[in-house]
Amino acid sequence: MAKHKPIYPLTLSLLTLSLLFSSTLQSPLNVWPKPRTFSWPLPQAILLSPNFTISSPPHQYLDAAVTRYLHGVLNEHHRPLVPPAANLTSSSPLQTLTLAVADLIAPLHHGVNESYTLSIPAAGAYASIAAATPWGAMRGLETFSQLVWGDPARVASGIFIEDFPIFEHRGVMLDTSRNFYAVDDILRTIRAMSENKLNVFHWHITDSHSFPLVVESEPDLSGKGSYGAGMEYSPENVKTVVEFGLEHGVRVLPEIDMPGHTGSWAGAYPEIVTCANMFWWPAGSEWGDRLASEPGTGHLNPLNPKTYQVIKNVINDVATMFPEPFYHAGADEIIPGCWKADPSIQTFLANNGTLSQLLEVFVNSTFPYLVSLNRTVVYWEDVLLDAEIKVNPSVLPPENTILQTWNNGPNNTKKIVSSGYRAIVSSSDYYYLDCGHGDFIGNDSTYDLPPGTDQGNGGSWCGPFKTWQTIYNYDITYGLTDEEAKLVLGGEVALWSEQADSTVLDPRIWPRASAMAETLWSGNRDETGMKRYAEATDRLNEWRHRMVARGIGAEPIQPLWCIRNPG
Ligand code: CP6
Repeated sequence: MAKHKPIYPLTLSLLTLSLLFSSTLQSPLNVWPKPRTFSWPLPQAILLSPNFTISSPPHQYLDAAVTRYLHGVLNEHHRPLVPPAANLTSSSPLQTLTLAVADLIAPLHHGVNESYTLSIPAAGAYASIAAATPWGAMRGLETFSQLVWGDPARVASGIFIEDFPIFEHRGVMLDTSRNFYAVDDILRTIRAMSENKLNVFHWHITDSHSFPLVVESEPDLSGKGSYGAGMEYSPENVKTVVEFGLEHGVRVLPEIDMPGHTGSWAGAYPEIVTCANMFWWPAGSEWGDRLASEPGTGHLNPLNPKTYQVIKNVINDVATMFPEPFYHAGADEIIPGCWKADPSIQTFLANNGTLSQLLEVFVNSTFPYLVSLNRTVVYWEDVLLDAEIKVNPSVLPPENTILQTWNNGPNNTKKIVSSGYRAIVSSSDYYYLDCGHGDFIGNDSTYDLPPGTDQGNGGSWCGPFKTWQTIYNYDITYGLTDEEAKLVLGGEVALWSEQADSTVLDPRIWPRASAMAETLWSGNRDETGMKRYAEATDRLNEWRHRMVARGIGAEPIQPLWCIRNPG
C-alpha cells in the first residue's frame, strides 16, 4: 500500500496558488495538441542564436528528426495570426537545445513510452528535453518547434512542460484502393501526423476496387488488380514509407482486407473469388445490399485450398515489408449473397453448414498463421459483432486479437472490451472523415425519378459531415468501467476514398484529425472538467494556420475576421 502524505495548510495554499496561476494568469500556449501539464507564468521569449544547435545522442532515426527540426526552427519564421504578447527578456540568445534520452534502444512499438519534459530558461544559453525514448524526444522536438515564431526566430521562454499521451494508439486510416494516392501524398500525411503527435498510419492498402501493392511472390495481384502501371506501390515504395514513418515516430500498420472486399484479386485468380463479376444487383435483393459502390465486392472462397496458397504468399511478403508487430486482417462487411453465389458454398450450406462456420473455416486457416509470424491481429469488429456472420470468440484469443469498432458508437466499444478484447475506436458517427460528401453508390438509378416525384433517398448515406467539434467532443471510453477503459488502446480517424484522392486529401483529413489528436493526447477538458472548445478554437485556428504554412492543405475553421475581432 502506498502511504499518502498528509496535506499541510502551507501545501494547500501553494496548491491553490498554482491552480490560480495555471487557470487564470497563465499566457495561452500555442501548442497543438496541448501538453498535459505546463507552466509559463510570464509571457516571455528568447531569441534563437543564428548558430543555434540541437545536441543529441546518435540514433538511427532520431538523427533525421533532429536535422529536420533544426532546419525548421531556424527557417520557418512563422507569423502567428495573433502575435504573442511575449517580450524578449534576455540579451543573450539561446545557443543549444540538449536532448537526453533514457532508453535509446526502445523500438517504435505499441505502448512505447512517449513522455518528455521540455524546459526553456527565461535567460541562459541552454534549453533541454529529457525523454524516455527517441520517440518521446521527437514529441518534445515538435513541441519546441511550435513554441518558435518570428523573424528573427524566437522561442517562448521561462517555460516548463511535462508531457505524455493519454492513449497509446492515435491513428489515421487511409484507403488507397478506391482511388490511388502517390507516395508523396502518403509521406506528407505521415509528416502532418507526426506534427500532431499521431503515431499510427493504418494503411488500408487493398480492397475490391484495386490491388495497388506489388507482392513479389504473387505479382499478378497488382499486375492485374491495380489501376495500372504508375498506380502501384513497389516494395521500395513501401520501404520509403516505413522508414519515413520511423523518422517521424509513426508506425505503419498494413491492412490487406479479406475475405470480403477482395474483388480486385479476381483479375489474377478468378477461381478463388466469389461474386466478383456480379457488378450490380438491386439494393434489397435476396443477395443482400451491395456496398460501397463496388465492382462486385468479391469474397475469397474459404473452401478452396488455392485461396490459402495465395493468402500465405501475400501475408509472408507483407510481413517482410512491414516490420510492425500489428497486422490488420480486415474481416469487415461479409455479404451473404456474395458467398452464396458460389456453387461449392451452396453445397456446404445445403449440408447444414452456416455462413458463420464458413467464416470460422477462413479465420482458423489464416489467424494462426499470422500469430506464427509474431503478429498481433487487428480485425474490424464485424468478425465478432456482425448480426449474422461472425465467428465463435473461442477462435480469437484476446491476447493476439484487437478489434476495431466502427458501428454503433460507444455501445460496440463496450461490447468489445466487456468481452475482454482490446479495442481501437473509429466510430463512424464521429471518426469517419469521408462521410457527408455525397452518395457514392455509382450509376444509381434511385436518382432517376419519374415526373411528380420530389426526391429520392438523396443525400449521403453515411452523412452528416463530421465537424472538428464533433470529433473533439467524442470521449472514446464513454460508459465504460475503469477496468474496461484500460482495454481501449486509442482511436483512428478514417478516410475511405470512394470520393477522395490527392486533390482533397489534406483538407479532408486536416484539421479534423488534429481534433482527435488532442482528445487522445491530452483530452478535451480544462482543469475544471469543462470541455474546452472556446480555448481550443483559438489554438486550432493558430495550429491550422501553421500547418498551412508548413505545406499541409488543412481547411479553414473560421473566417479571418473572427480572429481579428475576438470575443
Ligand atoms: N470499405 C471497407 C468501406 C467501409 C468499410 N470497409 C465503410 C463502411 C461504411 C461507411 C464508410 C466506409 N468503404 N472495406 C467499413 C469498415 Cl459509412
